[in-house]
Amino acid sequence: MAGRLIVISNRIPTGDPSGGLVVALHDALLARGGVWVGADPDPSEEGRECLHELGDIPYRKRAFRLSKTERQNYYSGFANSVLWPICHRRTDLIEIKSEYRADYLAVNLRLARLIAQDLAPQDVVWVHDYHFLPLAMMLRSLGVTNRIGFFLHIPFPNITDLAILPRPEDFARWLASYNLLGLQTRGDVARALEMFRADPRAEFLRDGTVKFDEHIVTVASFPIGIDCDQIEATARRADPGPFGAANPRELIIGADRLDYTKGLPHKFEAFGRLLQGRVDRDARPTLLQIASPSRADVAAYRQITNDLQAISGRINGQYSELDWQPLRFVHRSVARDRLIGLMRRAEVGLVTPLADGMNLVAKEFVAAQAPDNPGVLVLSRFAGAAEDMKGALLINPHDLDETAGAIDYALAMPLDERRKRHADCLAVVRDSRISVWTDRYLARLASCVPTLALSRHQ
Ligand code: ADQ
Repeated sequence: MAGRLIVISNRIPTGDPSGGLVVALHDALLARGGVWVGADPDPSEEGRECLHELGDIPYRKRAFRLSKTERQNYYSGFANSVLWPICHRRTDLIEIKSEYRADYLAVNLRLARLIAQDLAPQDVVWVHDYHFLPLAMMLRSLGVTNRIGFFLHIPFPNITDLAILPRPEDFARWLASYNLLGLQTRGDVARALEMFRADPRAEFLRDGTVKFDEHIVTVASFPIGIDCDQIEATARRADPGPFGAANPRELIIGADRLDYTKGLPHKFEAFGRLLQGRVDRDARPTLLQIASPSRADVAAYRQITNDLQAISGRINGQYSELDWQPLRFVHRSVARDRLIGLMRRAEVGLVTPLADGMNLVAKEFVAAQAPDNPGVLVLSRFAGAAEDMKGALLINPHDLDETAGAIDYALAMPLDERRKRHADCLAVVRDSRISVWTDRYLARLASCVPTLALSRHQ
């Protein structure tokens, strides 16, 4: 009989589950029973030691409290001002402070102690993302031998960028304490293996696993996906949107968290380039960029917001007509059904990250299209999704002319080619659907060498 599933993630859903990953983890927890542990969104003054219960039917949800200082140092600091920029190749934005690292380790150790107290021998632990890299090492130091898996949702860093971390040698040791290191793409796996290869403490075993000190870790890719059936169904019944009489003829849609990794200035500038090169003055493409606010307590995020307002103002000032505003920059979240409806309505989905673990918007756009008359996905080759989505028009977002050319090509693409490209992309989206992703990951974790059986494996 399989043990419970213990999921650790930064966010913990408080209401009904919505969104692909949350629903998938919810389903896995429903199937096996277990506990979902995440950070309480409200910081408390004193950073209480307890995990407090959010509910226990049909599985338990437990939130750990962070003090304001911990939230600043652990979350905004080490997680989002050190690890996030390192993994996204933005080493220019890294802010190193000793208190960031100290609180990152302290929060993880506190969490490890709280989790260890509650673990039964057969329980399986699944840790999500860069907020908790050292958690397995800390659990091991407390004597935990349960299977512990990790999934990194963002890109695995380059080995040269890793050297910028304070105590970079810790990174490999943290990851090697897991039984399974799950990554988004084959490219991520190659970078992780390169890191282990360069480390004298690591040894490659015949089956491709890595032995590191007394631990054995399996490294593999599990490209994350979406709940495509649900999105296809939502798209079929969706209201196309709020445009009324101003319904654009050629709609290009972007939807991203407002993050410097998403290449939004590049997207706006490339769209400006398209407008500049327009031969047919009657063509009136509209870029609707919906950007949900994110991490406003980190300076780099406030800066990018200001930059985008300035660029969109300039482009609109230059190209607007009395009855046409080419760029609509909407800085807020929109309801899921509405977003899916807008995606279905759009002729082009424009996804331009400079680095991205996977990028679910690209997959959602594909799933939202009407197969008999689909829109075209223009996708950065630096999104994890580009590794398999060869039916998209792949671009280098740094090359504004290339992106502008791809949008132009997409807007004029004949129906046959649109259908063919969409069918190719949809097959990839369906193959990586989120329920399959969860099952594949957990099955692989169950088959990993257990921590206690190390000597038999050698
Ligand atoms: P994110 O960086 O958040 O995720 P992404 O994968 O694109 O990026 O997911 C964003 C989600 O938010 C999508 O479901 C999208 O529909 C939704 N969304 C975006 N803008 C929105 C808006 N304005 N209003 C409403 N909803 C909006 C991280 C990694 C990714 C990785 C995922 C999952 O950075 O690379 O794909 O985790 O592993």
